[in-house]
Amino acid sequence: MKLLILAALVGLCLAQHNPNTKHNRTSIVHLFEWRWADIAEECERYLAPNGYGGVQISPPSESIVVSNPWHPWWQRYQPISYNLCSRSGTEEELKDMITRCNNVGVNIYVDAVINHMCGASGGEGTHSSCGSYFNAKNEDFPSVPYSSWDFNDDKCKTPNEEIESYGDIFQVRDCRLVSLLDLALEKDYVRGKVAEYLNKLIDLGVAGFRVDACKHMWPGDLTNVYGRLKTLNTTWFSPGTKPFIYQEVSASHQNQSYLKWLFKALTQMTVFQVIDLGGEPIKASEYFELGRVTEFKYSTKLGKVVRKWDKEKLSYLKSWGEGWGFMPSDKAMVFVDNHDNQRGHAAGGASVLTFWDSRLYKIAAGIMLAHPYGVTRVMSSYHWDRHFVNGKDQNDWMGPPSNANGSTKPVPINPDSTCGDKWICEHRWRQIRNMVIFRNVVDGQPLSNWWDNGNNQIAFSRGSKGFIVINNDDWAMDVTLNTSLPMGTYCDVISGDKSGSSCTGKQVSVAADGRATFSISNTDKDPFIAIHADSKL
Ligand code: QV4
Ligand code: CA
Repeated sequence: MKLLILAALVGLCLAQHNPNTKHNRTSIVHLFEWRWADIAEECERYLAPNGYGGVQISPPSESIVVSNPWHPWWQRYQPISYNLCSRSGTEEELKDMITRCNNVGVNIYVDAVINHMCGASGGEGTHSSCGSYFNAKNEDFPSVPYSSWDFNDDKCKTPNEEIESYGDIFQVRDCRLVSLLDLALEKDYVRGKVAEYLNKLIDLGVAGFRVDACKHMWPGDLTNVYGRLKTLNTTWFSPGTKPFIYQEVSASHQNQSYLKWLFKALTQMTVFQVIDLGGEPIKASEYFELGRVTEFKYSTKLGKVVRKWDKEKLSYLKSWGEGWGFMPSDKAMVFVDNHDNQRGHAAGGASVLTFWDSRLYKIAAGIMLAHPYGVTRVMSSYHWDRHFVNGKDQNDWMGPPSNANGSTKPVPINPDSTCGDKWICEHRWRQIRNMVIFRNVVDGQPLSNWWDNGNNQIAFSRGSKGFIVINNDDWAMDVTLNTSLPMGTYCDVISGDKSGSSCTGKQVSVAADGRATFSISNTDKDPFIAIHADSKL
C-alpha cells in the first residue's frame, strides 16, 4: 500500500503537467518577440525579484524571413530548420539567457513549432534567419534535413492539400494549415528529428515547451515524440524531472480574409460548424494525458464577463472554472489574451481583453491571478499601429519594434520602471505584477468567503492568506466583509505598494474578527482592492 502511494506520488512529481517553477512562484510571462539578451536582463533585474516563475519565449528555431509584409511576427511560425538563430538572437545569446534565467530561478519555456515547416509559397533561397538554403516547392530543407518524403502530402485528401473543413479530423491533422508544409509525424525519422531539437533545448536548460498547433497533430504521434524527451538538466532541476508541456489546442481557425471566409461559409456550410469555440470534433481532452492544454474559452468568457457583454456579470464567477464548462483545472493553461487573439488571429473573438483596454484588462488579470483555476500566463506585448477596415485590423501582421534592417530593437527601461519604445510590458504594470505576487502568496489556499451583490461587485479570499474585492458596477461600493485574514493593517497592492512599514496606496484595516470595510468608487482608477499576508504593515 505504502509502495503504491509512493509510486503515485512519484508519478505526480514526474508529470508533464507540472511547470517545475521554483521558490513557490506560480505564473509564467510570455515575453512575445523579445530578444534573448533583453530576456536575460529581465530575469535578473525584474522577473526573479517580483516572483515570476518562468518565461515563454518566441520560437528559437530558424525561420523564414518574410519581406512582404515587412518582417511580420508570424514569420517565426514558419521553420526552415532547427538551428537556433532567430530574430531574437544567436545560439550563444540563447544559451546565455537560459543560463542566467535559471541561475535566478526563472524557467524558460520554448514555443516549439513542430507541426510544419514554412508555407508552400515560401519560395527558395536563403531568406531564412540563419541563412540556410531551402526550397519550399520541392519540400527540401537540407539543414534538418527534411525532403518531400517527410511531409504528409499523400495522406491529405483535399485537392490543394489545404485544411478545408475543421469538421474532418483527418484534414485537420494531415493537411496544411494555411499552406504550411505539414510534417509526417508518424514517421520514425521525423519524430527523431523533432525530439533531437527539443532534447537539445532540454540540454541547454529549458524547463518545458509550449507546443504549437497541437490540434493539427495526432495525439499518438505526440505521445511518441514526448516519450523520447530527456529529463531536465540537473544543473538546475532535480534528477528525473520531466519537461513541462502545454499544448496549444485552440478552437476554430478563422484566419482568412473576411470576404474569403464569408464566401466559403456561404458556399460550404460546414464552415459554420467550426466557428464556435468547442464546436469541433477534435476535443482538447484528447491531449490531457500528454500535458496541459490552453483553455481558450477562459480568455473569451473572461472578456465577456468583465465587459458585461451577453448579460454576463461578475457575480456569475462564483462557479468560475470547471463550473463554466472549462477543462479540469489541473490540465489547464490560462490567459487573459495571447499573441494570436490579441490581434484577431485564430479563436477568441472581439470580447478578448488586451492592453488596448487597460482598465478592464487589469481587472481581468486581477481575477485570473486571484482565482485558483489553472496555471496562469501573463501576456507581455508590443504596440503596433492598428488600422481597422470593416472590423479587420490591416496591420495585425506587424512585428516588434525594429530597426530599418528588420532587426528587433532592445527593450529600454524608463526611470519609472515602465518600458519604452512601444514595448508595453504589461507584466511590469503594478496591478498585474502585484497580483502575480498575490498568487504566489496564496498558492494552495482554497477559495473561500465568496461574496457578491448579485451584480458586478464581488469579493473572495484565498484561505486566510489573501483577499480581493472588485467593483465593476456603475455605482460606488461600501461594504464590510469577512476576509479571514489576521487582524492588522494591510496595504492594498492595486492602488500602491508596501514599502518598508508604509504603504503608497489605500490601507485596509482588518478587525480581530477578520472583518474589514471596503470602499471602492466606480470611478476609481482601478476599481479593485487586493491584500495578502505579505502586504501586512
Ligand atoms: C496565406 C493564406 C493561405 C494560402 C497561403 C499561400 O491564408 O490560405 O494558402 O497564404 O500563399 C501566415 C499568413 C497566412 C499565410 C501563411 C502561409 O498570415 O495568410 O497563408 O502565413 O504563408 C501564425 C499566424 C498565421 C501565419 C502563421 C505562419 O497566426 O497567420 O500564417 O503563423 O506564419 C488555428 C490553429 C492554431 C493557430 C491559429 C492561428 O489551430 O494552431 O489557428 N495558432 C498557432 C500559433 C500561431 C501560428 C500557428 C499556429 C502556425 O499560435 O501564431 O500562426 O504555426 O486556430
Ligand atoms: Ca499536421
